[in-house]
Amino acid sequence: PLNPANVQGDILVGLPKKVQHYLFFQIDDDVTAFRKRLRLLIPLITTTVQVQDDRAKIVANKKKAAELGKAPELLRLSGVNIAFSQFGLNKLGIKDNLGDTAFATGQQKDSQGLGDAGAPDANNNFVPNWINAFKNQIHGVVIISGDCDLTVTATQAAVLAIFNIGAHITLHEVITVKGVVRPGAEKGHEHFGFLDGISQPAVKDFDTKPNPGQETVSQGVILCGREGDVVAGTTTPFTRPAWALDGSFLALRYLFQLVPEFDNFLKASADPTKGFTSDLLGARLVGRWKSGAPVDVFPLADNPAAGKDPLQNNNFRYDFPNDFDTQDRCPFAGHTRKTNPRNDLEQLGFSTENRRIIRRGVQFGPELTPEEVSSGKTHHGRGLIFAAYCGSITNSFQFIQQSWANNQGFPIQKPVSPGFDAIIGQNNQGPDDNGPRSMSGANPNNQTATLSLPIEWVVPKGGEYFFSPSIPALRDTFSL
Ligand code: N7H
Repeated sequence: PLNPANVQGDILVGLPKKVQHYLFFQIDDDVTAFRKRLRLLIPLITTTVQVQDDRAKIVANKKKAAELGKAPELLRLSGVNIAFSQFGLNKLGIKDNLGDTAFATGQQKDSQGLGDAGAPDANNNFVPNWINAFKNQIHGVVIISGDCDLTVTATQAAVLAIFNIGAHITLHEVITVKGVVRPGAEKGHEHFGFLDGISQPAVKDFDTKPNPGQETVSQGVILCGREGDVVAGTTTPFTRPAWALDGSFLALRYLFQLVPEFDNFLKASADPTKGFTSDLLGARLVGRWKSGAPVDVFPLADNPAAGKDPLQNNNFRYDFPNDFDTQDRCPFAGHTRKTNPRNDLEQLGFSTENRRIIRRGVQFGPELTPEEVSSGKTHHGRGLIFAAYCGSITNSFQFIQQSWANNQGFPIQKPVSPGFDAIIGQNNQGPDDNGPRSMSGANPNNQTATLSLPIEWVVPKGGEYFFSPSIPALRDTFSL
């Protein structure tokens, strides 16, 4: 049976965070020294069991504070996890094939397939419009989370000190991307304003009390080598080396969001005199109201109490009698419907189990400034460090982006083609600007009408595919 102490803590539970740094690194040429230092890092790596303890401490601390009528104490808790790319495995001399073609290729080579904007270079190799740091070969990422900037910065310094004791450098930082949870009432909401992180699959025999509507998946959907680690739609197991057991792939994307531009589009495209408000339009593009309440259950008005209630906010399947073949309640191209179509596929006999991912990640960048609101233009970079754990990138992350979000015909061709996922769908056609996008079903009063989506409000600027090994693999295979 699964021993949670063997699994890195971000995968099944999630490192608690107000601040989270992603330290993308390259391993220096003295690989033996790096592997010895990695051994020293292992005691700092937060396992699933430790994350559960930390979360219990946070709950108790909040409870105590409420009883005393005070603000909760800063616990100075931090978490550390590590993951490696294919380039990192190559550098370490680990030659086993992990059995995932997307991972082996790396995300930069996969970016054209994901629909990222870019252009061919002189050798006719596609180069995405990413920031330069991510055009380097990245060997791995250290994820450092904690309750405030100081805790995380101090923990990051401790991690770097291990790898670079004295003047002996074994690891180089390529870039540290710094995430921060949004303040006050926006906590847990991404930058467009929507509550995020609601719908996650429950993992069999680990998440033993799923919420209503939350589906339980086989362990192998998230953890390599476990039951259900199979090619989607088949019973064929992936071939993995033995050390891959209880590791998980991590698809990381550095996604910028054009928030004032998105807000202005919603305002300009709404028709409030007919009850089609910009809030309703936004909710239909996402599949949920800003509060988190699903439009499939609350099609006409938000229900903030239901939005934050785990007993209500995931309890839907897009199978209300009138929603099967129409877009009454939720457009087919709504982001949540595109990325987890639930009964749209199951009614056709297709299981979505192996397409599921566990989303972690965090927001980055400041709140909107008054100038940005008044000009309708983004001046400060902000968005989502998207992080998805899965037992297979080809089964899930890559497939969701490529074959669902970017596929205008998905999920159902009736009554009209759904179009692109309004939030993340990408139409890669040109060097600077992506091709045109549109969707249907945005307006509940006119479901066959096509809504043109003039720009992409989510802009990928980097990323990589990683593998987050188990603690035993870090000890016995990765370190010395
Ligand atoms: Fe999405 N958003 O604010 O609009 N996402 N997402 N996502 N996403 C979800 O149900 C968002 C991205 C999924 O099970 C919610 O937990 C933004 C990528 C999946 O019903 C919101 C970005 C991919 C789900 C957002 C972004 C996905 C999901 C509702 C980029 C995969 C669960 C909260 C900046 C390729 C669907 C919730 C389900 C939910 C937003 C990216 C996938 C609000 C802004 C790249 C599987």
